Amino acid sequence: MKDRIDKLLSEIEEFTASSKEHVEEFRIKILSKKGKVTELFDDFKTVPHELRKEIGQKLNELKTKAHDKISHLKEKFESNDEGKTEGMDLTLPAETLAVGSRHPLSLVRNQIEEIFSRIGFTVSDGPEIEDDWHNFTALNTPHDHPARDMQDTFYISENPDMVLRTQTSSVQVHVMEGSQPPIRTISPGRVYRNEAISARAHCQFHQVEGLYIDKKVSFADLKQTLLYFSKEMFGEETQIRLRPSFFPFTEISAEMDISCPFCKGKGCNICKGAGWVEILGCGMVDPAVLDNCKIDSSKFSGFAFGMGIERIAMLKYQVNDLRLFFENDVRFLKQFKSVI
Ligand code: 2NL
Repeated sequence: MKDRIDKLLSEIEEFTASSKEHVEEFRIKILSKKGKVTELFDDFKTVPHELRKEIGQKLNELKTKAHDKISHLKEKFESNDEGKTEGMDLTLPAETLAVGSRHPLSLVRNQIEEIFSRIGFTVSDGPEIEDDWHNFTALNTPHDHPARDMQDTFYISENPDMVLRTQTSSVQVHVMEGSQPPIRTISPGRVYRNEAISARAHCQFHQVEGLYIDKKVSFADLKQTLLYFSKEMFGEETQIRLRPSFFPFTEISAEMDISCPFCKGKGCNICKGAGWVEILGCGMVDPAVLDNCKIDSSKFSGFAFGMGIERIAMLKYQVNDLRLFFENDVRFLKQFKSVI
């Protein structure tokens, strides 16, 4: 009996399987009802009393070994199944991950930030929900000004009057209140106007406003700064022209055109034959605005400007309908490839 047990034990230990089926065959041979282990257990009845303890222990050990070996082999072939490469074409290229692209408005905003950073402007942020003071009063916008009309501005609450900011100059009021000149900052961000949505207007859009305050800042500084910006943004050959205008917060005020980036001033569809396209409004900060923000207007002067990011993006990328920027149609968005 002992010899038979030892023989079977080494048979189990030495067994190697070549497949799942081979393991199953082995299991039947060893552990099934008619298997070799079962046969030995049946013969146990014939073992003399004094040997029963020793043989019984050996038999149990044999059974455990057989179970362990078989389940170990089964596991091996099952896990191999997962990595089975049969029927697969391993030479196929991997599926490409759809990597998104930056939104054109972000591209233009980043580029504007980069251009002004190079000449010492910081970038400042502020809340989109503003109080009346920061959005209107500090900026010299009188109570009867049409911009304050319910028709033009979204009022969040009355008394205290809270609005969705209509311009990011509200951010610059915060900057001026919190620091003294020299101040050189731009404030990009989303602004809101109560307007019906069309190809040319939207109730929300994006702006970049710029502010420069120091001793003896002049209109010549304004002009040169904006010429530098225009050349960086639209190309070295770009020219600018300033036309007198009006804003409540600047005195004197101007609107700025650039030579049409498409026909280089000859006249085309984009500039409607004019050779020039308007891109921003600007002017010398009204001394009353400086005083409102606790900056001494007898010591300091400054210039400011504001531009719509959508307008710049439409010109740069020849987009003719504003709504394309907000619809998020991937067929539109994926045309703008850039890393910044
Ligand atoms: C436009 C015109 C402009 C400003 C914005 C400004 C800011 C402060 C003081 C004075 Cl804190 N002015 N900003 C000045 C002139 C024009 O924007 O057409 N924007 C789209």
